[in-house]
Amino acid sequence: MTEHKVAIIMGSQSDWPTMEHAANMLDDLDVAYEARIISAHRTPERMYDFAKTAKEEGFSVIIAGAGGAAHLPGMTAALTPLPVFGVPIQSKALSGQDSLLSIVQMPAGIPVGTLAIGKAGAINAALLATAVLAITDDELADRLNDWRAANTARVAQYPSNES
Ligand code: RP5
Repeated sequence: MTEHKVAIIMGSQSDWPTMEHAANMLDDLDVAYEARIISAHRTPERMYDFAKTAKEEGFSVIIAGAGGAAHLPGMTAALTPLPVFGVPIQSKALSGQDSLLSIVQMPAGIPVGTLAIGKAGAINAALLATAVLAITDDELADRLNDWRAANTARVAQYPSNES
């Protein structure tokens, strides 16, 4: 099994209830991760230091959640060769449309793989990060396949009146 670790970074403590869903998914898939608060605006030096050393720290993929004028994923991607997946946080003012457009509209040359706004995006970022790592890890690929099969099995064929 290859050694790999996912970084989950977010702009604020207030992003954690969303980004926790990424952490929970990685827990379910037995993928190692570290979660950190790194703000592109309020802690730019922390962002720079993290992004410049993330690869040598042993991270393989970065999941970055941010809301509003959400610069964290793009700025991090500009400073590291690692793949960065961005999660737009559902902001109060614009329901995350601001976060989504800030993250998704990267100029050509610095890619950020952008997921859906909020919880679904956080979960899918974890699944996508796992799929990347599973390319070189057969055991992890098996766990991801098992999770996907269980996800399929959870879908009933007919609707029920029970909630
Ligand atoms: C962004 O500002 C964070 O990612 C967060 O989504 C948003 C609001 O932050 P707080 O004011 O809640 O700390 O940088």
